[in-house]
Amino acid sequence: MLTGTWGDVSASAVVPSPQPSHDAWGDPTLYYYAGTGRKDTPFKARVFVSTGWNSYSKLIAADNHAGRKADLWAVTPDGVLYVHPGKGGGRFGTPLRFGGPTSVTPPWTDSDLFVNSGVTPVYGKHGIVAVEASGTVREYTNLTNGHFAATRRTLDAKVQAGQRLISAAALTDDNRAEHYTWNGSALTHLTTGKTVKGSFSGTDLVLGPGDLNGDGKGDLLSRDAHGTLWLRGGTGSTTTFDGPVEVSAGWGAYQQILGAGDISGDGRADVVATGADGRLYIFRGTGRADAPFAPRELIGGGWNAYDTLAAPGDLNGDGRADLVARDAGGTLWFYRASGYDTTRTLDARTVLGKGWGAFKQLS
Ligand SMILES: [Ca+2]
Ligand SMILES: [Ca+2]
Ligand SMILES: [Ca+2]
Repeated sequence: MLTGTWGDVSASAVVPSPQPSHDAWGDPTLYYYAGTGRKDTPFKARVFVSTGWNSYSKLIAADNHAGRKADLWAVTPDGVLYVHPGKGGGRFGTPLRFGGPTSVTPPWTDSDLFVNSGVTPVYGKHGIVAVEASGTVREYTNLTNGHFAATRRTLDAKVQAGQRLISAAALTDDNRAEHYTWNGSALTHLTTGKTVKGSFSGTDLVLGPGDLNGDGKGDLLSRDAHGTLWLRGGTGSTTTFDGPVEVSAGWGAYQQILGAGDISGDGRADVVATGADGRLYIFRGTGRADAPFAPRELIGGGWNAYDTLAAPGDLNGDGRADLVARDAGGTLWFYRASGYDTTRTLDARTVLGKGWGAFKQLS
């Protein structure tokens, strides 16, 4: 699956065909769409580039040399980066290889790729953090190839009794997740120990699913005891947020609300929520501060079979944020975001791992 946001390709675009070509391997075809600069008809007729582009899991355009021709940067699922030098008009030179499994440089599988606003295949969250009974926090980095890194990291700070771990995606320029402890009244950054400014009085839930009001900075959501959801706009800092601004009422019906980036595939961060009856809904982000979510859509039922859901960001490198769920037996299940809507939002589950039952929280 190719993904990419063609932010600035000299106002042009290069996209894979939605249909496979006719060759024996079913390779997708890449087409070049020259920009016109007009809002009503932004692109000229497409120009054939070549076939065979389905070997890449990530693909972006970047203008990084003097000729002002956009290059294509592409990463294979096993982490080899190829740069296809642009020659203009949708033509590309022989690709240059950088790094990968057989090279001295590390694979690119855990890289965000790369440049330009909006080009964020992994929106700010790169794995999950798991809290042990002792309060020790383990971080499992996702490799964007469908798996977590073999080695987990232990964070310096612990989650104390009476605290919950809260994760927030992409609050600062480094586009990583920040982790906080929540004691029911204050949100404290896990590693710096700094407390988030502003009142959280009467708040029963906090989450940070990414940028919801379209300014490119990750935001927080909080729910009060009456079930009203509030948006606290990010400022690029881990401790200072604007607002709160009311989103809407009626969120008290949900047991879990979570998200870490764009689930639906339109580039805007979304959230999902579980009802007490086990139904899971997606609230698609709109990017608008005055109405940050579209009306909910039902994804499916039976989610109360799980004791924990978590948002790992994009776990398999297709540009859409995925979900994981833990059952009573300690098995962690992977739900890939499909790019389709409603009951097809998530693909059928697959086993991600076993032995996750000992953690008291996944975030
Ligand atoms: Ca924002
Ligand atoms: Ca979305
Ligand atoms: Ca994904």
